[in-house]
Amino acid sequence: MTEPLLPALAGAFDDLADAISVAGETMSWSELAAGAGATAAELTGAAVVAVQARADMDTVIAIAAALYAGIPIVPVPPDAGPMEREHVLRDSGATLVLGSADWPDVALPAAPIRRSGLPGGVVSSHPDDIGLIVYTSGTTGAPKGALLSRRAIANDLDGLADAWAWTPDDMLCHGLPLFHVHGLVLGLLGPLRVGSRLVHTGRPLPEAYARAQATMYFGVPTVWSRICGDEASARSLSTARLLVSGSAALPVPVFDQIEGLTGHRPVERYGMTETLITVAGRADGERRPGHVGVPIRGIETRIVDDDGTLIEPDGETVGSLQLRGTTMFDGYLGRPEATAASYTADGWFVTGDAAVIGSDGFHRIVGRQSTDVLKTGGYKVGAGEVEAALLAHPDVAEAAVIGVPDDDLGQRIVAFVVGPDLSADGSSSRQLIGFVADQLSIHKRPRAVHVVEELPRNAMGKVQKNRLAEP
Ligand code: MCA
Ligand code: AMP
Repeated sequence: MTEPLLPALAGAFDDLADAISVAGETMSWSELAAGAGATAAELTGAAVVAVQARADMDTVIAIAAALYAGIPIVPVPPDAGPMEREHVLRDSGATLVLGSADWPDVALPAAPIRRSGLPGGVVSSHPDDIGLIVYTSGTTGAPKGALLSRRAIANDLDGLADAWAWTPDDMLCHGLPLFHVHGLVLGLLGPLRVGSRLVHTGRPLPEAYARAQATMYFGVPTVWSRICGDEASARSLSTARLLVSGSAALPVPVFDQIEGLTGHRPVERYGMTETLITVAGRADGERRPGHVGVPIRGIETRIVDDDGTLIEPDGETVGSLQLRGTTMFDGYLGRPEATAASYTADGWFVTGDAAVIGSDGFHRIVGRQSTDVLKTGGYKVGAGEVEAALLAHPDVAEAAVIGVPDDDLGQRIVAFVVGPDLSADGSSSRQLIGFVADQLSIHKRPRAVHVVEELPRNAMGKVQKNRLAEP
C-alpha cells in the first residue's frame, strides 16, 4: 500500500487554485494542506476528536487535520439532537471537539480550525491505525461506531479508482453528507487520494450538480430521481464521464430516465459502513439496471442459504451475502460480541443483505434481511432507535416503526404509537415527529405517526410488524 493516505495533501499533484470547493469556498491542495497541518498542531494529546460534520470547508479541514495527525476522528451529524449526540460523543470516547459546534450541553475542550500557521507533526500514521469512527444503525439499540482503518480506506479508494478509471484528470461533484461513508470516504477522501478535483455542492441539488460541469457525479437514488425530475439539469450532465449511484437500490425506471436524459447508463455500487464499498460496476464494463456490478479488487463475495450452505452463482437463487477482503472494518468500538456476531465461523462478514450472484459475477441486491433496518433517502435507520426515541416521550407507552415504500426516498419511516393521552387528531402526530427530529437527526424522523388503540402482537407478545398498515 502506498503512503501517505492522502497524497493530495503531500504535494503529489498539480496545485490547482480550485482543487477543492465546498459549499462555495475554494482552496488549492497546498492551501488545504497548510490548514490541515496547522489545525493538526492543535490536536496533540487527543485520543479521539469529534467534529460537527456540516457540509463545509471547516469539516474538510478537520477531517484532513485528524488524518494528518494520526488521530481517529468521529464525524457527528450536524443536526444530531441530544439523544444521538450524547451517545456518539460518549461511546466514541471523544476527548476534543474540533471546530465550532453548537452543542450547548457538551463540556469537551475545543480546538480551532486553522487556515494557515505552523504545520503540526504527524503523531503516528501506521496503516493499521484507525482513521475514522463512523456511527451506523443496526436492528436494535443505539448506533454502533465502526472502526475504519487507514489501510481499509486506502484499499477501498484504490479499488474504486481501478474500477472507475478515476484519475487526477477527473473532477468529482456531489453534495452528500460528510458524516457517512458515501460522502466522506468516497466523496472527500477519494479526491484527496486520487488527486481529482472536487466540487461539493453543500446540498445535493440538481441545479448545483448541473453547474459543476464535472466528469464524475455521486448520488444516492433519491438524488438521482430528483435530478431526473429537473430535465434541464439532468441533460447538462451529459458531458460527464461517469454517473455513480449507491447507498440504496437504484430503481430501474430511474436508471432508464438517467440514460434517456444524460445519454449515460449509471454505474451502481454496493457497500456498507463496515465493509466500505465492495461491489461496483466498472467504467469499462457493463452497466446492468438493477445490478451493482462485480467485487472490487481485494474483495471476495459468496451467498449462502439459511443453513449456511454455499449457493452456486446461477443468477436466480437468492442467498445471504457474505464478504471478505482488504476493505473490512476493525470492528464495532467497544462491542466485541457484536463484532464477532457479524462474522461467520470461517471469517466472512455477514452483510444482512439478500443477493443473487450471476455466473458472470454480476451481483443483484434483493433487499435487507431484517425489516428493522430501513433505508430512507440513502440513510440507514434502525427501527429500534426511532422506537426508543418515541418511547422517551412521556405520552408514548408503545411504539413500532416500519419502512413503507416511497417513490422519492425508497422507504419512508412510519410509526405506530399507543398511549392514553395521545390524540388522534394529528396534533400528537406532529408533536412526535418533531420530538424525534429534535432528539435524533432530522432524517430519522417518521414522516407519519399513527395513534392506534393497540399494536398487533403474536401469542408471545411480539409486535407483528407485517400486520401494521397505514390507514
Ligand atoms: C422537516 N424538516 C424538519 C422537520 N421536518 N426539521 C426539523 N424538524 C422537523 N420536524 C426540514 C429540515 O429543516 C430540512 O429543511 C428538511 O426538512 C430536511 O429534510 P430531509 O428529509 O432530511 O431532507 P431531504 O431533502 O428529504 O433529503 C433527501 C436527501 C438526503 C438530500 C437525498 O436524504 C440525503 O442527503 N441523503 C444521503 C444519505 C447518504 O449519504 N447516505 C450514505 C450512507 P431544509 O430543506 O429547509 O434544510 S453510507 C452507505 O450507505 C454505504 C456505505 C453506501 O453504500 O454508500
Ligand atoms: P450503511 O449502513 O448506511 O452503510 O448502509 C449499508 C446498506 O445500504 C447495505 O447493507 C445495503 O442494504 C444498502 N445499500 C448500499 N448500496 C446499495 C445498492 N447499490 N443497492 C442496494 N442496496 C444498497
